[in-house]
Amino acid sequence: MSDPDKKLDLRRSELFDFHGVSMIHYVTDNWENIQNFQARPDDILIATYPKAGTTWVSYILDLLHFGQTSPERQTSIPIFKRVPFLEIYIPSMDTGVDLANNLPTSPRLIKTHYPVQFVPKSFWEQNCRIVYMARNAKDSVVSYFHFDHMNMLEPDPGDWSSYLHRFKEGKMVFGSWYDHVNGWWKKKQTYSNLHYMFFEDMVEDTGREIEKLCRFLGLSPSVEEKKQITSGVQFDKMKKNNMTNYSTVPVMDFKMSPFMRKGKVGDWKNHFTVAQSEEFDEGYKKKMKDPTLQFRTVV
Ligand code: PPS
Repeated sequence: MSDPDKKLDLRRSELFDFHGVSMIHYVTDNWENIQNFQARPDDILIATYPKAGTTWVSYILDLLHFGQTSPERQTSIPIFKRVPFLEIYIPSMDTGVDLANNLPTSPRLIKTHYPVQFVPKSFWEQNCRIVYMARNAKDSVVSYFHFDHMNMLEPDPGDWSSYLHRFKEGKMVFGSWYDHVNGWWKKKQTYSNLHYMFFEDMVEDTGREIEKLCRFLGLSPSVEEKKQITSGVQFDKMKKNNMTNYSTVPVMDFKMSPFMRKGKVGDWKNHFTVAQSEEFDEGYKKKMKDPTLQFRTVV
């Protein structure tokens, strides 16, 4: 359990190479315990590269599973406690592993940003359901840039142009966006209990994507319930909801940026210059060789 008497020691971290991936110590310090995590067959892992809409999917899954049976969860437990972040390890706070181990729910919903090769082996052995959400690279880097300003544990983001350069090089916490989305996409070819979805599809038609999620999860909520969930998880509602907007997290500085910032497809156009966009697209073409994995940067 967290110790309320201990003061939080908030320090921006440095990137370092960890088994070939850029990481920070807050997500590697508990490595042994994470790797030895004992998944259960009904656990559901929500996996994403940062800023792909993890919180959105987490909230949807929580509502689908527990919205009817334990409505009090929705008003009393913040989403990051209902869906623990497996690899997080911040001194004097609950670790992700402890939070996950202490979850009273069944199924347990667990979040990770790890690239596919870092996922604890018990998830594969138990054939757990995994939901992977991906978001186009340009909106991901913009969202990540703002997040790195407001999250006091992240490495200092510096200016936009150097940040964009580092993103292209894969020098971000959790490594290269390209490796992440491709690695998980490849995994889907051999591991059938993986539902790969896209942020852009969610923005385009949340109800349709919730339907697909229900089919994958083997759930059949009533029409009324689906309508309620689809409406409850819209950006403006989640932004106002203290249980989903991260306003209760001490490591985030909301004066810099809200966590629920814009929630749009195409905000990259407000950040990239024409030259930056063209150069980005050139590199993108070289790295994204698999024609079966396509992203949309507008909807
Ligand atoms: S984190 O820190 O990696 O877990 O962040 P994550 O939750 O993956 O991503 C945050 C971005 O998702 C947006 N978001 C939404 N967009 C549309 N609708 C809904 N309901 C929604 N919920 C979260 C959030 O605003 C962040 O994106 P940006 O572009 O920064 O606004």
